[in-house]
Amino acid sequence: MDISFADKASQKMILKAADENIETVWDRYEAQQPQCGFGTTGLCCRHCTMGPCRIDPFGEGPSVGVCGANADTFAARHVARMVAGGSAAHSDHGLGVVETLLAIAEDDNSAYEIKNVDKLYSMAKVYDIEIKNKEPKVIAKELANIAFEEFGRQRGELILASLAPEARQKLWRDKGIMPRGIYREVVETMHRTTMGVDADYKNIIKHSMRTALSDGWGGSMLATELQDIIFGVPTPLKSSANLGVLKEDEVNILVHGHEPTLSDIIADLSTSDEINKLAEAKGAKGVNVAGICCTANEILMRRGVPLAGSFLQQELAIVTGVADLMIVDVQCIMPSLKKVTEGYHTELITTSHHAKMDGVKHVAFHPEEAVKTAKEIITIAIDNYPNRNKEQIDKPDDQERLVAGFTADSISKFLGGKYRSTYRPLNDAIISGRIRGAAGVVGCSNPNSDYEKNHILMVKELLKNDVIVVTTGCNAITCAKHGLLQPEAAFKYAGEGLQEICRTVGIPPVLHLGSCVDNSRILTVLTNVVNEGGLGNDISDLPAAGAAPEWMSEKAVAIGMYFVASGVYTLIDHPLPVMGSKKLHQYLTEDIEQDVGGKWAFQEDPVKGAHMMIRHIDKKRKALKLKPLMYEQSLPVED
Ligand code: SF4
Ligand code: MSK
Repeated sequence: MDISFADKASQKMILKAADENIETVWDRYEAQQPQCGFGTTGLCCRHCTMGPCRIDPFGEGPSVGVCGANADTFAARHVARMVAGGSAAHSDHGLGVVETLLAIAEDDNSAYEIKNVDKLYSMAKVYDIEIKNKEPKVIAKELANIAFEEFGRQRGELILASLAPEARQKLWRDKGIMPRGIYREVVETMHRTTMGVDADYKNIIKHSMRTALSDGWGGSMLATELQDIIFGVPTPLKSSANLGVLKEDEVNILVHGHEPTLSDIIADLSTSDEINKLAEAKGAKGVNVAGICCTANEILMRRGVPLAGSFLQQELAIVTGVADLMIVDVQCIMPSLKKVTEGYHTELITTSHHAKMDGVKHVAFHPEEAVKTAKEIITIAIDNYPNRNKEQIDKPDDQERLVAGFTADSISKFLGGKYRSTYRPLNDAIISGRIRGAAGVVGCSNPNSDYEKNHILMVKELLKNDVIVVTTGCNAITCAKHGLLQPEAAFKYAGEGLQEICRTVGIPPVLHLGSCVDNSRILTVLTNVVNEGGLGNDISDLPAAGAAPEWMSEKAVAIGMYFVASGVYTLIDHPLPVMGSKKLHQYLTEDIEQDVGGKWAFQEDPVKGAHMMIRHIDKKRKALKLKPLMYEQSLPVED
């Protein structure tokens, strides 16, 4: 693996881990080589015990499984189950947020409150809940109960899907993919893909789009919108990123996973006098909370808590020798953490009943006891501070400043000026050719790519070509570590047109919109741009594209599929596991566009990938008959 593109702190910690004989994700990745070609290309199936079956891609062995299923069925079922897994993960997160909202409404002693009443009112409006003469808690209870129905609705349409542009809703109805309840769609995917049910690859993918839509416009959107009610709507704020945010003279608590419910309380309590005194009694100057993965993004967005690192840095944060405690909630948590923490003084604690690890301390989190649990965990961290092994401490100082906390609302406030929030200036900047288009670059980091190379090269290439970038998840953390979330980054990396916009409104050229579930904010931004007018009637008309240049999770497949089904050209580096099926590959990367206006693209070279996205943006500009670019940019004729 080439680590020369990686941030300096990671480079140092990868070498330190090797020196100390600590096995990391890159070592385990190497140990898995060569990885199974049948799995990579979608040509294995173990959906029943007549199998496992595999199909020979070279046509010399069997061309069907024992039941007669062919390569197209194998691969389509595989993708559909990935979509179901990812949708379930996001949506179960969303369900937890609904439960917290209900608890706030019913429990006067709840540690949580309704932080943003305006957002509560706007969500009540979406669900047709009368707000006149009602206390916020009464509205919150009605909202939580209707939100529960979004999960279990067997008939009709997901209500949140009514927020999509009219033309998109019509297309979903015409194509039979308007989502119903989230649980219904996920269950139906699991049914259709079991042995001897759906054997038509297009029909399987059609339903996987419906499932993914129930995530993007349902489970994920509920998670985002209700978290905004409970924890506050993010507003742009400053913070910093990378392992340098850990402090040698303070107790360091790392919060890792995806759900902010407990971490928000820990971050809040960590600065209290009571906690400071406890820390001082152990010789520390205070308690420092920093985040990993999307829990990090959640509490960065609303509290400015610094980002310690991305998915691939979860082990490296422990290798610094100054991580006194890491708590993990759900998703993207490597089971290897147990072994890595055993090599250092770090306490590892699981907190969700959904995600335990054999042999690892579990402190069960119940929202009604949030403060008690948070205090217990902080105290464990403080008590562990004196146990640091001085010989193991070698903390990198590297960190970068960042601006984060953008939302669909704050984009319009920034761009619309002081007195009126509107998307008009953004639309006009695109129409006039000052900005070429917009790209959402999101998602994981993966040891199968040179660490961070794809993220950084792709984003820089887009900026250079006057494409404004919105980001979430681990791409956002990577961009932050490389200084791309600073307003000055526009002058270093953006084309002239984009620079002008960033200078005028004082924003970075890459806008951090939050965590994985906050990809729903990108759907809202795209819808607002359509509704503002002048750029077509549907999301698929927009000069916009999406990418996940180092994807690894099933959640990334769910996100990609709901963007495609919402009309977005969506590029990933390594292909979906479909290369063993020519028909499915052709459908996902070409023909699906005729059905839903979006399509998948696979390109491992990040600069070529950026060019493919830009060509798509240019195609849409041409179709809309927009003006030529204000500052002419040309791409290589062919990559
Ligand atoms: Fe084999 Fe068909 Fe069973 Fe899959 S479902 S394991 S292809 S027999
Ligand atoms: S944390 S899903 S590695 S973005 Fe959301 Fe990062 Fe991907 Fe996990």
